[in-house]
Amino acid sequence: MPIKKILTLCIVHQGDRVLLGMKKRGFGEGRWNGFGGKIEEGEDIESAMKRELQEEAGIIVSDFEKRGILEFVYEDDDTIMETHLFCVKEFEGEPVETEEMKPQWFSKAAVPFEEMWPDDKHWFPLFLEGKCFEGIFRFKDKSIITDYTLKEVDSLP
Ligand code: 6U4
Repeated sequence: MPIKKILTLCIVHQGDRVLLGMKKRGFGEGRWNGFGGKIEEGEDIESAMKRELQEEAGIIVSDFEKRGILEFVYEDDDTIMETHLFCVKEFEGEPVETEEMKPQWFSKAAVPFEEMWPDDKHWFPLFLEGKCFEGIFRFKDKSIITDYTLKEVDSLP
């Protein structure tokens, strides 16, 4: 039986710009992505999202919305990553490079999909339009999507 792990993923979106980070180590190394990671024992999902953004980009969340739940399933891995996606609208501080991530602002037209997880090009347009969504993406070799589902929802748990 696969084990489900709960993770967070957080993208700052303000007007025409989004903040992504180049993952410098660990899972997803070499790809641009939002900031996030596993929730710790006893921690709720929103607290984990805020902690990860502070640890990985040095900024403090002041206004956010939950926008998605995405399950990532990797053929060669027994874990299902149940990833809770957030849009951060306001924050305090300035993004800084950390041991894990190198942050950079991108305009909406220049989001670097070719250097991101392959699922991102499917759900990012919904994210940018302010929609909420749920999906499941199955991967082969961590780079090929073998099948997926994605649907807009009115609200999220
Ligand atoms: P630590 O605990 O830092 O050693 P690490 O191996 O670096 O763990 P972690 O905790 O940063 O991994 O979590 C992986 C991050 O990657 C989470 O924010 C979820 C995200 N992620 C995983 N698969 C993804 C995918 N297919 N598409 C995507 N984000 C994904 O956009």
